[in-house]
Amino acid sequence: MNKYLSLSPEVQQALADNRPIVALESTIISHGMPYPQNVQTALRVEQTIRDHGATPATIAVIGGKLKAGCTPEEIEYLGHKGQAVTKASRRDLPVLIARGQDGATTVTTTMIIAAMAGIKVFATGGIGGVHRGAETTMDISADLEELAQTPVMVICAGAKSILDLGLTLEYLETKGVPVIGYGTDELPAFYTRKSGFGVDYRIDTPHELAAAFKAKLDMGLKGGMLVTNPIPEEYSMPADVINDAIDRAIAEANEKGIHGKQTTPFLLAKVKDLTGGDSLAANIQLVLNNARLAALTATALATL
Ligand code: PSU
Ligand code: MN
Repeated sequence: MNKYLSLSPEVQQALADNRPIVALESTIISHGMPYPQNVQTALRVEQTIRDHGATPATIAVIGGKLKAGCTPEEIEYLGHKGQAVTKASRRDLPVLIARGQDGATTVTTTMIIAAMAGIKVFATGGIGGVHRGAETTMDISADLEELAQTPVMVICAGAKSILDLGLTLEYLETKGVPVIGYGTDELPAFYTRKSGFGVDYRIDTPHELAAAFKAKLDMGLKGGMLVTNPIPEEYSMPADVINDAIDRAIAEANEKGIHGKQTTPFLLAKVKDLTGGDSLAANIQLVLNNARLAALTATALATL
């Protein structure tokens, strides 16, 4: 265990007892949703994981420590500070730690810290990927490289079509990352259940998800596994409404010259504004849905 890692007592106990744990990211709290819904959602997600028999580990960098398991006070702090917290990807960790600073962890850094702690399953909303126009901007999320090298199963609702979903799948294929559809043959597009793109495999039970990931770990094949879980039908959004909002958000980002790490948070906030909060309600429900599946899968994995 490295000296920068700090486990909550609850997570430490669960690890010692080989009980199921689910990692959760903190950029979704600070940059992905507005206050106070971000904090309320983060706490509800933790409760959902407990209700399904697993221990939640919300991950963040606080005062230069890599936290696996945040207190409700720390979650409130990250949510209230919002975009003022550094969005911390892989390249940010060394300096944040040396300076004793805070950082909200993306999918990338949540995977890194989960792996350091020995946590194998992680639930979130959406992952980063290859941005539209990446053939000229080269804007490709570090999340894809992390999935290629770090042994954590990431359970998400697919990716938003702020990204080029076809190129994102090509990238994952090149990197050898299995893309699984949970109960579906089609990659879900976060707010909607369909994208027009196929996944590599359809799996219908938490037990089979766990068995596939266990096989990957046993073989020592590096990298993770991406499980895409469609938003429940009753909460999904009309595709034309969401696609129109996304097109407008991207046009505005291009006009304003938004780039680098600001791009994703800018697009997420714009889409939310343009859809008048409906997208936030959908976002909350899909995260809860992923937390449930992650708790069941972590439970199955702990018995294998
Ligand atoms: N996509 C979402 N919601 C999010 C993110 C992405 O639908 O909250 C966040 C996640 O933390 C993800 C990060 O890891 O943005 C990706 O940022 P970038 O595209 O800059 O790599
Ligand atoms: Mn980027």
